[in-house]
Amino acid sequence: MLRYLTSGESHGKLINAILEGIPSGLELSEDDINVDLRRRQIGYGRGGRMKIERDEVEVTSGVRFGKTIGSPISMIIRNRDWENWKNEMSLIMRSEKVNMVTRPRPGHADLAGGIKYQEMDLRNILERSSARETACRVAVGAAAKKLLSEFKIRVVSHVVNIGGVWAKNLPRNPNSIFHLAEKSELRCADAEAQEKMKNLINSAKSKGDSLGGIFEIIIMDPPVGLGSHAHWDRKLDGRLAQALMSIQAIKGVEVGVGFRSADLFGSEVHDEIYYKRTRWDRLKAKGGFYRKTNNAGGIEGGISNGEDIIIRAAMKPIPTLAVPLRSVDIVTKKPFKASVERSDICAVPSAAVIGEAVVAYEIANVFMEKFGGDSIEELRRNFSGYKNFMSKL
Ligand code: EPS
Repeated sequence: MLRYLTSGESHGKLINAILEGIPSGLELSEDDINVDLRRRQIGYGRGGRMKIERDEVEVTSGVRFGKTIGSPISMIIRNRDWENWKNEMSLIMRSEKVNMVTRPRPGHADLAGGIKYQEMDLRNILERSSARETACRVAVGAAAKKLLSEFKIRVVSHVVNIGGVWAKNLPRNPNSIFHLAEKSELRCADAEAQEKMKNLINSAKSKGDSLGGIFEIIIMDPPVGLGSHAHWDRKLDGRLAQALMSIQAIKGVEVGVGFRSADLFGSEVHDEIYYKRTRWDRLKAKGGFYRKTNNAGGIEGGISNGEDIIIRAAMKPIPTLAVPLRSVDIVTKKPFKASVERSDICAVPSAAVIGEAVVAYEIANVFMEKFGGDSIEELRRNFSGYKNFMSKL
């Protein structure tokens, strides 16, 4: 129902996204998008590039007088750093001053991409594999969040682990977690853990090293029935996992208790079912059924079960290091040790905001599949009919 494309190179003129399928009549402003673009750029541990870029979107189609009109929404984000890269990224011809990048960095797409695309200048690979592209996904996700907010569905994130330091003292309520995370320099809702994480980042920085971590995405108040058990490519957990795995540097995803469920008995894992006739959730398209635990992370059989959807993603440490790693020059075939480059030390808080975006897009997509509609009014009517049905359960 929804689809999007992104394009643009990290040091090219601009990056952009086209989002298709958003119904007409949704209020959408550049400010709605800029809030999330800003959230993606902050976080303790980001490097020099973020001091140059101040991402702001320009919406060039699909919106008129503050509302979507059902046509593709095109969003442009200019790269400020382009001013410094006009020669390297020229569309026309290579000047003599521009050197080839022939030294692949371990952990990047450089070598595999260079071989696959038969490019001896690895800049032709690294420009696109860069996480700069994720700004576009955040713009798309912001529009998806706006659509979901019409139906009181929220997508929030927080960081639970950096370099092995875990957030422990977390409030139970996702709203409180979100408020604490929003105020934290590392999107971490446990202030004590955050201090330890910051110390670890400082120590990684002084050693020229980098760190990864784990973030959690919570989808608050989804209706029952998003996704489907009926076919592999309609399963909600599969779709969310693919969305998260597609973010640069993500190496693992788990839903609910995830990998820990392998250590437990079935009786410890499965969430028992309860029913309360007067439960207020019946009006939120959840019916009177509920759970006291949520180990499934809100998804059973590839379908949302009405509990909050909880999904975590693990990010590997940033592969551009000041500490030299061994590699081989693709032209001379001689070994070298990578030279020091500008880089982030840790970008897990940014990855969490990107995670919100890709998840929000996917949830908006399955929401549109289930409830359909070319206008917000039509979508609202369809959802209302479903809520009506749920309130009788
Ligand atoms: C990135 C390397 C760094 C990051 C960049 C992603 O950029 P540069 O090579 O220009 O120093 O800052 O992230 C962004 C530009 C961004 O907007 O998040 C990489 O190699 O993936």
